[in-house]
Amino acid sequence: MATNRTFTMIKPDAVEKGHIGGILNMITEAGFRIVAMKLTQLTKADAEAFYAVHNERPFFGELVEFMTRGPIVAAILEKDNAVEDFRTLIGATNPEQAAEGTIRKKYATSVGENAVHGSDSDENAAIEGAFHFAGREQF
Ligand code: 3AN
Repeated sequence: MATNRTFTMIKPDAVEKGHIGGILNMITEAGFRIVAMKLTQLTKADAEAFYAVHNERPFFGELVEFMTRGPIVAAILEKDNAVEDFRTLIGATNPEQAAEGTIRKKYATSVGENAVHGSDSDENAAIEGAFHFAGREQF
C-alpha cells in the first residue's frame, strides 16, 4: 500500500541559481505539506551512499561531484499518493522530455543538473528520509 510521504532534495544547481523559493512554492501549491526540511551539503561519502544503485553507471563520478559541489535543501513531504504524485510534479529525468508545468521543465538545465530529486518508491522514501532526518525533526 502506498504511504503518504516522499523525500526530495533541491539540488546544488537550483540552489545556486536562487530557485529554492520558486520550487518550494510549486511543491506547496501542488498540495504537499513540508514535514521536515533543512539546508545542508552532502559529503562525498553521503552522495556515494545515497546514489549507490548507480555506482556502475558511467555518470556516477559526475553525479557525486555535482551533488556535493554546494548546499542542497533536503525535505520530507506529505500528501496522499506522495511518491507517485511528486514524480509527476517534478517531471522526466531529462528536462527536454519533462512535461509543461513540471519543476524540471521550469528549472532543470540537463539530465545531470535536473534541479530536484524525488524518491522512486515508498521504500526508498523511508530510507532517504531517515538518512537526513531524526524522528524528532519530522513534524
Ligand atoms: P531520477 O532523478 O529522475 O529518479 P535517476 O534515478 O535515473 O533519475 O538518476 C538519478 C540522478 O542521476 C538524476 N537525477 C541525475 O542527476 C543523474 N543522472 C541520471 N542519468 C544521467 C545521465 N545520463 N547523465 C548524467 N547524470 C545522470
